Amino acid sequence: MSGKHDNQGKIKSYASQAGGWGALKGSLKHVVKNRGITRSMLTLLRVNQPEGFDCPSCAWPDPKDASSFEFCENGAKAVSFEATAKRVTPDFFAKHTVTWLNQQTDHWLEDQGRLTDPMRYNPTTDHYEPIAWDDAFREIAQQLQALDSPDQAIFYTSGRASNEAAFLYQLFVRMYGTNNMPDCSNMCHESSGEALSESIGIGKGTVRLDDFEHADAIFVIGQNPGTNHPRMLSELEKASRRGAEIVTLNPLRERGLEQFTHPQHVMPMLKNSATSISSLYLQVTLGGDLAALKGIIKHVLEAESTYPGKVLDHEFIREHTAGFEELVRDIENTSWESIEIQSGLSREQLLRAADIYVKSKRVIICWAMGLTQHKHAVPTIQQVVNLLLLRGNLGKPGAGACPVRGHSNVQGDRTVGITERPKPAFLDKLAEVFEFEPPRGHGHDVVGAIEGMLEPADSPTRCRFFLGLGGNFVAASPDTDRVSEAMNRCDMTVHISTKLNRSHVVHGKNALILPCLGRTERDEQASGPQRVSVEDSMSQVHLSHGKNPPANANLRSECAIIAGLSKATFGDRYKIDWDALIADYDRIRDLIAMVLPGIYSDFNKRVHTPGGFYLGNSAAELKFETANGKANFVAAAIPDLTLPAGQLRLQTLRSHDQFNTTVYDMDDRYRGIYGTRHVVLMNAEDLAERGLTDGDMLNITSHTIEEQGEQRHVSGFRAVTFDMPRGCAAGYFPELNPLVSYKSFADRSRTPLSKFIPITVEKMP
Ligand SMILES: Nc1nc2c(c(=O)[nH]1)N[C@H]1C(S)=C(S)[C@@H](COP(=O)(O)OP(=O)(O)OC[C@H]3O[C@@H](n4cnc5c(=O)[nH]c(N)nc54)[C@H](O)[C@@H]3O)O[C@H]1N2
Ligand SMILES: Nc1nc2c(c(=O)[nH]1)N[C@H]1C(S)=C(S)[C@@H](COP(=O)(O)OP(=O)(O)OC[C@H]3O[C@@H](n4cnc5c(=O)[nH]c(N)nc54)[C@H](O)[C@@H]3O)O[C@H]1N2
Ligand SMILES: [Mo]
Repeated sequence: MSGKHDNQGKIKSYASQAGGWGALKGSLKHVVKNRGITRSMLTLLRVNQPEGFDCPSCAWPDPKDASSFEFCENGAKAVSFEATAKRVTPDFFAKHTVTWLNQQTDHWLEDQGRLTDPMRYNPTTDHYEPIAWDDAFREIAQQLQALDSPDQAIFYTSGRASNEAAFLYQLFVRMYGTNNMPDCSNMCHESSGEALSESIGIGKGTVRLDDFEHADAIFVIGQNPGTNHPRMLSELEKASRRGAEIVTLNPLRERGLEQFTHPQHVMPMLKNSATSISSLYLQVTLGGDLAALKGIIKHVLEAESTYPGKVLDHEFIREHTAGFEELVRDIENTSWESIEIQSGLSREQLLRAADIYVKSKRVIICWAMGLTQHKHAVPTIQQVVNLLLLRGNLGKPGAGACPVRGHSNVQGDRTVGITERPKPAFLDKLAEVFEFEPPRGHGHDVVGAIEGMLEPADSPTRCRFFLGLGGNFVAASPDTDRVSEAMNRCDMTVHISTKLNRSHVVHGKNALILPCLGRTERDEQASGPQRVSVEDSMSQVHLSHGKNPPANANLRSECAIIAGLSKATFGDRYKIDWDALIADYDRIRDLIAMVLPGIYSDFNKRVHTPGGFYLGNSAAELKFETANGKANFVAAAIPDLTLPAGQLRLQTLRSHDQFNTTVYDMDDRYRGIYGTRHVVLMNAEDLAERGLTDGDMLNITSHTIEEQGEQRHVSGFRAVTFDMPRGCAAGYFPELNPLVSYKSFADRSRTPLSKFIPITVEKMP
């Protein structure tokens, strides 16, 4: 790939607070740009309302008082981008060859508007051409039947799919005969699930929204809520105003974690006054959190030695945990020197964090991609849990673990069965309810899928078919060039999508686009308008009810598309009336309740109550579904992350104007970057040491540890000085994905290392 470079842009520092007038202006701009102001405002007023639709942006829970419309700039962008008046019609595809489309930027592709009709690639003309729905389903079914084994097919899911669509999808895939179900979670919070399952017996966060009102301290580690979870800032603002301490660990100075004005609160807006958010901001080095957390724990244990019985919650530790002695021994054997070198923070700085932790009765720790996308992500997140357990910060109001999820229903998709490693009990239930034998072996995750597609041409296990339920696999995955090659080698690639993206124009020998309804749109079926359900980051499940007219009459719902594929693939092999399920989604929810009776009993009844219902969390009730029935302290050594001389640690992150691979615009307001995404942020001294200055255009080379000597290159990235520790660098995803090797991934969770790419930079000749 891919696309032309944008222009060189403008860099100026952002003096204002996060939120405030900037946020209001930012959202209005997108509303106006995408469609008429009245229709967009009407759409916006229905976000997260009892009879409205769930915001398709992030997974932060809705406000408790569902009658108040909570304003969020980036939610507004997501909504107006989906509700755009622009259309990608068969005429559009007749005008442009796919080769030409692939030369356009990601921003340009998505900005063309909503897909309107099913399309099939014609290799002789190099154009996508319209195809009837039934013909599309038949072609796909034939391709699936032609494979030597179901394990030659990959079925990807992005976390925007509803519970109903995701449940039908995994049923379709398992009836077909494979567990090859990679999902965006593999690249996202997989490390959190892995770590939490071992530590506390459940892969989800333990806190609820209310808890933010009771916490005395909130730690925000490796997360940028000002851009990615803007509604979380109102919780942090409220907490800060009532005197709770907010501790941030982040290499970058992120505006939203420093100062915030709620764009819906009139007085502070008029006075232009901001609330300061973080009381302690520690600029840890990239990947240094395992060391930093061990340092905080070391201080806590030292305080306990000085004031025995006063610091730790001994009763909690005795009653509910295992592994305490091993942890103490490990921490005692860890030197301050290694903690300081590997975290980039001094013993004194870490003492300030430990002080806040110890004097707070109730502590919440939040984290996101800054922790999960590292080689040692799993043991790092386990140190988060260790720290919480030391003072019993679990199972009481105002305390707990809070992995802040990304996609609006990524957590729900997992709950209803989207995973390449299904639990035997779940498969047993599927077998019982649907009377078939689901495949038992583990399938491919994202890295495994890439490996599978890249196997030698004659390998019997090579993957030859790719279907994506949403998402943008080519641009979101690591190693863009290799993934492009992997997709090109497939016999068929199929995408169920709302918008045109890179994965449609980097395709297999045969390729289809199946356009679907978005979350904001009316989903009319035989029994009337349908609602779907989603689960937020805090295990609250509620209905989403689209009200906008569909972008085109020929669109189908995700559920209907999966049913169509199933009918074409299986005929009457299974005793399922797919049409009846689509006629009334309550019937799909009844099936979910049968397969997951523990948490989803009475699904239809409970989900129709305003605000939905809470799925519960065993660890929050101090029931630990671990092998030993306890919450486990897990000790881990600090890795030496020192790179060869001259190399920097590059992280790839999100700008303020994007949702993952969807680039709304070219600005990153809070970081003061305007009109360009081709930048690399660096410390001023690192630039000077290389004889470079701010504004220089750079070539970037990545070096992987896994493949000695192997290099990857991108060029034309503008150097920007930014407040961050030495030896670190940052730039945007997906532009920098060609630098991420698919062979570099986290231990155990296999999450690509998007936040730790060893690079060298040089001035372009
Ligand atoms: N508007 C908008 N909202 C979104 C998204 C979006 O793209 N746009 N994406 C959604 C998705 S899928 C997700 S997963 C979430 C992502 O939400 P975030 O995790 O907030 O996303 P990133 O932009 O990847 O930001 C990572 C943050 O971690 C910091 N960081 C990086 N490495 C380290 C490290 O080693 N240690 C520490 N302590 N910090 C580090 C970075 O400086 C940055 O502030 O947001 C969701 N919400
Ligand atoms: N280098 C680097 N890479 C990363 C990351 C990083 O931080 N750095 N982050 C990773 C993370 S956390 C994630 S979650 C993944 C995201 O990976 P994905 O989820 O695969 O990517 P998105 O960009 O969210 O997908 C956008 C596309 O989804 C489609 N879409 C939007 N709404 C709908 C809908 O309602 N239904 C359907 N069927 N389709 C829809 C549109 O066609 C749109 O083009 O990327 C990962 N990749
Ligand atoms: Mo994510």
